[in-house]
Amino acid sequence: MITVWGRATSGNVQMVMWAIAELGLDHKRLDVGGKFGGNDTPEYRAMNPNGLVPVIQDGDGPFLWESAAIVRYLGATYGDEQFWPSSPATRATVDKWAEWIKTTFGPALLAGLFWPLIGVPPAQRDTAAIAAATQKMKPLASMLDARLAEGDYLGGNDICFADIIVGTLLYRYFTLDFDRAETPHLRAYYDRLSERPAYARHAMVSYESLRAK
Ligand SMILES: N[C@@H](CCC(=O)N[C@@H](CS)C(=O)NCC(=O)O)C(=O)O
Repeated sequence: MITVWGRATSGNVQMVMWAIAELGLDHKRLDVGGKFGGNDTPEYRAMNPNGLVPVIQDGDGPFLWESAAIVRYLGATYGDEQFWPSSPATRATVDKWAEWIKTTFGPALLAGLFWPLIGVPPAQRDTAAIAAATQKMKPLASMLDARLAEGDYLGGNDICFADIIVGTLLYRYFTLDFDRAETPHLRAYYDRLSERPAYARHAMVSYESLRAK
């Protein structure tokens, strides 16, 4: 049994929950963080000194945090050859995109657009900064679009751990109100993910409760 600490509206929790669902793992999730609180207690910080969600524990194993590290742990432990390629070179070829989403595309989307649009009331928005972030997003989306022209998923014909790390944010990317680059392959990839029950259930989670009025 895997225990997950983290609210369902957190993109990083969504990533972990989607991986657990794709792998069909027995689990329970506890609502922690955001309006639920509970992540700033000494007990919680003993599990994750950052006081952030998600945290997981697999059985009586160690407490794990950092969503992408958790997905890699789940892939290495429970994934088949498609989900978690055993060849280091094959794995790194998809993992570089997972790392890039976390370090490059994700921050550009979340810090540049998602929080400035969702976390700030319309009258208080920095429209110049949002316009600049919109332009900055376009070449990044085009870069991912070109990669996804190569196949249905990052690792070929079916999903792998890197698709989970890359794909989770796409719900926010495609539903947020801003001017996106023309990216037919990225859009087709997102549509393909949306047809997966595990993605629809765990990654396509409304963020309306996070919207500043
Ligand atoms: N790099 C970390 C980031 C974790 C993080 O920023 N979590 C946010 C939610 S997405 C959080 O805990 N925010 C405080 C809260 O929900 O109370 C990861 O990928 O897991």
